[in-house]
Amino acid sequence: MERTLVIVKPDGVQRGLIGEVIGRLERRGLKLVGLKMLQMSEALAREHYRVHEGKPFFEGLIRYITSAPVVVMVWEGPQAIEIVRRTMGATHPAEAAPGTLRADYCLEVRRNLVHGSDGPETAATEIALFFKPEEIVSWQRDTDRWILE
Ligand code: D4T
Repeated sequence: MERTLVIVKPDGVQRGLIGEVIGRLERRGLKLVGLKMLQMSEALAREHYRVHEGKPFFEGLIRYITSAPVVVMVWEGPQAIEIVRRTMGATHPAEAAPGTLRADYCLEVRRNLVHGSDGPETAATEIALFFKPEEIVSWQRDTDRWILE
């Protein structure tokens, strides 16, 4: 089983799309194991987007992600990282495949609605940045046998 961090970014919260993001991932069959709402501090945002430091879009990205509350989640499932990224669609909404969240709800990369971890190491680091171990809930889902072989 893999776990991945998903963030409904400030535009998603402001536009009333938290439920849409959660619904898509729930209906896909992934299991929610962590959830919280918070407004990112500048320090937390800089840490989360550390790999982009120095890039031309970095300061704007920090202003955007700290500008309003976000919803941070941990989702679990086989190949959860890849499945979440494909459900979100490409970073640039114009390149996002039809039917993905970013194709259905976004126009610009600077307002691209959601974040999903891009690999196992990143996922582990990002989950640890936002969640204490005791905030992750390992639970048995009664429908699992109808979703997972
Ligand atoms: P996140 O990390 O937000 O899920 O986005 P992605 O994983 O899909 O894409 P990314 O790390 O390459 O970009 C992080 C973040 O920066 C914004 N961005 C990105 C931007 O404003 N301008 C750009 O040119 C790029 C590449 C959008 C997402």
